[in-house]
Amino acid sequence: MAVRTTCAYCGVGCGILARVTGERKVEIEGDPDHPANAGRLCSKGTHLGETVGLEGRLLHPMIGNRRTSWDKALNLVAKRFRDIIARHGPDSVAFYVSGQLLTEDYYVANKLMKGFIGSANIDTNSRLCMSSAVAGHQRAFGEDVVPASYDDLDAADLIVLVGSNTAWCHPVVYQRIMAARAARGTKLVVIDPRRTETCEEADLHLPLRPGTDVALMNGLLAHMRREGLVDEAYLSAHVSVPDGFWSALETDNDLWSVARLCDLAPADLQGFYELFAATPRTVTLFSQGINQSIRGTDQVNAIINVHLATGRIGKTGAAPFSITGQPNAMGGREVGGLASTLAAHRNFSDEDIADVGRFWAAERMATKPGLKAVDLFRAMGEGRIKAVWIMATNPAVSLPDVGRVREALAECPFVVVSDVIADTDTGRFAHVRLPAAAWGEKDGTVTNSERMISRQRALMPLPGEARPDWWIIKEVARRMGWRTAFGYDRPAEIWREHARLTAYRNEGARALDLRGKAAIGNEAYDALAPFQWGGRPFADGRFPTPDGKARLVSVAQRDAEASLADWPMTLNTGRYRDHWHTMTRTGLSPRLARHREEPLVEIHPDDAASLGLADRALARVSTPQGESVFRVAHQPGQRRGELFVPIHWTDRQSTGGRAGLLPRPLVDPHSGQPGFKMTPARIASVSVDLHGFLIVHGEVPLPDCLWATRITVPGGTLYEIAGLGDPLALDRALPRGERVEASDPARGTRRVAILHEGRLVAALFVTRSGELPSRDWLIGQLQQPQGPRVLAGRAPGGQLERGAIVCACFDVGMRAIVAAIRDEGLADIAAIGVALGAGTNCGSCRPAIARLIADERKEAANG
Ligand SMILES: Nc1nc2c(c(=O)[nH]1)N[C@H]1C(S)=C(S)[C@@H](COP(=O)(O)OP(=O)(O)OC[C@H]3O[C@@H](n4cnc5c(=O)[nH]c(N)nc54)[C@H](O)[C@@H]3O)O[C@H]1N2
Ligand SMILES: Nc1nc2c(c(=O)[nH]1)N[C@H]1C(S)=C(S)[C@@H](COP(=O)(O)OP(=O)(O)OC[C@H]3O[C@@H](n4cnc5c(=O)[nH]c(N)nc54)[C@H](O)[C@@H]3O)O[C@H]1N2
Ligand code: SF4
Ligand SMILES: [Mo]
Repeated sequence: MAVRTTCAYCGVGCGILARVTGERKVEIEGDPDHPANAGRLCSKGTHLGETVGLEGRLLHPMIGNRRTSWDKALNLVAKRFRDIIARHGPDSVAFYVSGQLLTEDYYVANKLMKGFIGSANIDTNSRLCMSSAVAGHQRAFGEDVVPASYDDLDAADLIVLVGSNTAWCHPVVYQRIMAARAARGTKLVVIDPRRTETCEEADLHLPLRPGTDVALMNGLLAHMRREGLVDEAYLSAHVSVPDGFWSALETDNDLWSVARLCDLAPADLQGFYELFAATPRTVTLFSQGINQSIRGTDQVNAIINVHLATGRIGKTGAAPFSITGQPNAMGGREVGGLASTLAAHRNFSDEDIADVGRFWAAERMATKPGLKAVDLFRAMGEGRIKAVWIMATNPAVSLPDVGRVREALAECPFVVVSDVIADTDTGRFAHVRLPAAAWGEKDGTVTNSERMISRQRALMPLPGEARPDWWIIKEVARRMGWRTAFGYDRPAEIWREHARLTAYRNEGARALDLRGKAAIGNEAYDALAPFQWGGRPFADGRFPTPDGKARLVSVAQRDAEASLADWPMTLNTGRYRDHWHTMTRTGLSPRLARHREEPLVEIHPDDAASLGLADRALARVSTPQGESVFRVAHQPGQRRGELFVPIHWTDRQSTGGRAGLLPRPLVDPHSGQPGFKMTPARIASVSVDLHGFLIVHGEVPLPDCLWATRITVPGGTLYEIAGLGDPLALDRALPRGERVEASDPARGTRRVAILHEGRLVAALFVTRSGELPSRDWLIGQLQQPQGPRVLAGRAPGGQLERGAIVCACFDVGMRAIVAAIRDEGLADIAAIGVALGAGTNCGSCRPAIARLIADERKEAANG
């Protein structure tokens, strides 16, 4: 029987039908009845089944590297926190939590810290993700409410994607946009310095200079005003406009000044402004290109200003839409998981503190906001945070300037990490590691980007001694002395308390009000169908501010400071289609791994030429904070002067590619969100004199050389390696066994195969100047009977490398697609689907196929 649950990954919040087909075996299908996805899933959701095995799982509580009992671990955590609080006060401890916790987990953690420990030092990775959107909503609307739904995308006539690589990061929303476009001709504009795959089907791409979104939006609003398209009636009834707002907007917001500042062709900018002016039903969807900036909150308000001033809000198909990243970023906001908010969309006003304190029968209510993520780890580095409990996030990878973060963690007297994975970069700093229940085992609720609350349901029994996060937290709370306040036995009890709190003394003051679901029984909770709170927010033009009006906020473009004298490039960081964050789970899937096998630094070919950086060479990217090596990828879609690197690689995955070392720990003054997208940087080539790869059945530690990266492949692990010196030194990485080898001193080539009972268990191929054979064929030989002939590296007759995987569902590589376009003359996505299957399942690769077709067309025209 299929269980209805929700995807583990992004904030689209797709419904899934999961069938357990064996021990830790799950079949995944999109849930046709879930309103968020109507049966669609992207490549990550589709391949969730490959990530539910027990490889790498943390299955027992650990103190240091010793296995221990739950009782000992929990007592130790409770005692150390109690002792440190007694000696140094409640503000000497902290929790750092995550939008990947379920609402019930999050609620309990927040209640423990803010109501009982008596500090607000609980912050979340959502600080790095959407805190600028939260601050922007609060400034404009008085409450953090996302005033849009996915069906607005179906109804809009124009969709503007700002700083969002929707095709990769919210693929099912992207498909929904594509469907609306096919059905109704919805116009699509993408505003992003990079030409991402999201631009592939767009009517217009504006590759603006990074950090100039305020200028672009203010210019748009000035244009609307000049055209007489500001909705004066809406403004006077529903919006308060600060003094001087319009006069400030009059300076430097003519088309030419804005185009120069944003480094855009004036005609393109004008085209966008005119399209916007002509299309009242507009959704402006934004994510990290807007939020992750030291001006993020202003950027958010610049977008909302345009929508408020033109009355494009609270109406079908018209809204500003902050799309969330993590599966439960929104749930975290609802329970007050940020250090700057209280539970149930309350703030740190005297009244809210008193209300929440009374509701909880709090022993010691926090009375002021706590430390925000970046400040929290800085305080830890300065010795002011003496105990930290990290849950469901990997800050040693994902914070800015992780070099300093790691120093802080190493110095912190007591570090607790709750995770599902045994070996994470953050876990290596833990004194105590607690095994949490993973997706497919845990039970509770999540809220997606459009305020839709859905159940995640357990599919499988808890493995080993893993326990749900809510259980772990309440056990510590009880052992700290608060037995009744944390007497929960099941998530449903926590849900009811949370829902009641949203209704408590809320006579229409706050939009978040779950009273309708506050009294549901355990069975009704188990059967809870997805539901959206808030309906169509602000449809009546009333906003949750004291005077009921929304606010325009005066925001001015500031100098972006993207480069400094010695750091001439601007570094941008972000995501790949088939990886999720620090890869603890997507890294387990052989199919997802092959889309991008190594961490690349993307650079415009002209910049690369002037810096002497060949495609696929290695280069060191440095910033004032740190440096890391990446593989160079020439990318004509990059702006000149800018670099892009992915955020996913960790110590576990590679020796280089460490994006977190590079960004500055500078934050937005309103939200505390770091500016991950713009760091002054430089890049220089790194010379190596040998390169190669290693394939093993199972896995071995990362080979000790300048460049080593690993990915999971069917039956084992593939390591790409490069370095300096003696190829023989790499033999140390090989497992033991019967060995066959060959070498060609002229090319500096060395090939070694390790057999066990005649079957291939490892193959190492390195060379100074020669060619390397197909990884694919060798991967296919793992565990197969083989002899010395395996050193040829290919089947008799040979076989080409597939090239980068485009379609993860049908395992179709770039070469096959290009060949189909060239040799068989296939000219559209549908024809390629018929011939190769590519793009016909989850559809995540359709933009990539479209690009290959366009590239081939261009090449044919030129050639
Ligand atoms: N495949 C995949 N999907 C994911 C995730 C994942 O790890 N992998 N993570 C999830 C999470 S938590 C999040 S937060 C979302 C993030 O989703 P997105 O925000 O779509 O992803 P990013 O790649 O971080 O950045 C988006 C774009 O912002 C652009 N940008 C950079 N600077 C600027 C600027 O100054 N102005 C403008 N307008 N744009 C700029 C970047 O070039 C980039 O293409 O994705 C979610 N979905
Ligand atoms: N340079 C740069 N840095 C960034 C970003 C960027 O664009 N550029 N983006 C930022 C953003 S938007 C985000 S959201 C963060 C994400 O960064 P992180 O939150 O650090 O990344 P994850 O890999 O998702 O970490 C989640 C951890 O929780 C574990 N886990 C999974 N499920 C559970 C569970 O149910 N319980 C427990 N206890 N653990 C679990 C996973 O194994 C993993 O170790 O990165 C931020 N950092
Ligand atoms: S779009 Fe993909 S990753 Fe996001 S929830 Fe849906 S299936 Fe999961
Ligand atoms: Mo995020």
